[in-house]
Amino acid sequence: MALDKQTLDQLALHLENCQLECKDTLKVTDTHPDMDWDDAYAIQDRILAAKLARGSRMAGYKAGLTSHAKMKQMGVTDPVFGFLVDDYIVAEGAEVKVSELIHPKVEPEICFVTKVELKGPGCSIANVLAASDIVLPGIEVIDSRYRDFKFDLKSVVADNTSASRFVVGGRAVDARSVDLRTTGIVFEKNGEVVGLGAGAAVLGHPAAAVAMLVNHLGRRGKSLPAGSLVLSGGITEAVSVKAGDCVTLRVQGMGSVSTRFV
Ligand code: 0L1
Ligand code: MG
Repeated sequence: MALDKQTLDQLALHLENCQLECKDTLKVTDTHPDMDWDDAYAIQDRILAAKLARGSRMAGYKAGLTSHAKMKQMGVTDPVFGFLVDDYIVAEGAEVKVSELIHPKVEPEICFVTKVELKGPGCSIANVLAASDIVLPGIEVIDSRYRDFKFDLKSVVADNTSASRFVVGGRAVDARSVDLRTTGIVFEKNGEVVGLGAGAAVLGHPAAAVAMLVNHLGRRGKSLPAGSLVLSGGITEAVSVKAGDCVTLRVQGMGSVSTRFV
């Protein structure tokens, strides 16, 4: 690790304050260019610890930057991983308050719920499908704490991969009963189509993103517990939203999920 404990504590506090106070900041590597991957995930871990200490509950994990569309949009090359807590859950059909966010964007995703523990290294798509219970549509609301979404990968990891809200819903189906590579999605904002795609946009198969998450956790001595919810990553580019917008994700064979921004 390149940063000392005090610096990691300060950076975690600063980034979480930006989230809680809805204010943006410059990316961490502007002031700490030597920050390494372990530092970045250590900052993320500290943000999670602070939330849990205040009473938040773990709600799952997310993979980010998993599609070529999204990687191209953000000018990066590798996926990243973050956590979800219960504060981020938005009930299906419920409203998201933009006053609690900085500059939200939405992403259409496939959400997995597992039924047995998964451990890496060596986790594959097959292991993920064997361990999964259901899959269902999910809309992730991302809200980078970095000004104008300008960041590099390590800074994004420190900022918990821009996680802020998510809504899952529609029709849950058995993860093994569908070919998620060819499952089509239509993403709409205010009734207009803003994104079209299929599951294969996410690393060839959305379960590949979950396998990468499990292998990432394994490298850090952790596993993915049974019953975990995982957002596998945006199938299309992220779309900006503002108060008044209504977003719907339709997934082939899984119905639709919507949320409204107020
Ligand atoms: O979930 C995501 O793909 C977002 C990852 C973080 C980068 C961003 O804020 O766009
Ligand atoms: Mg996402």
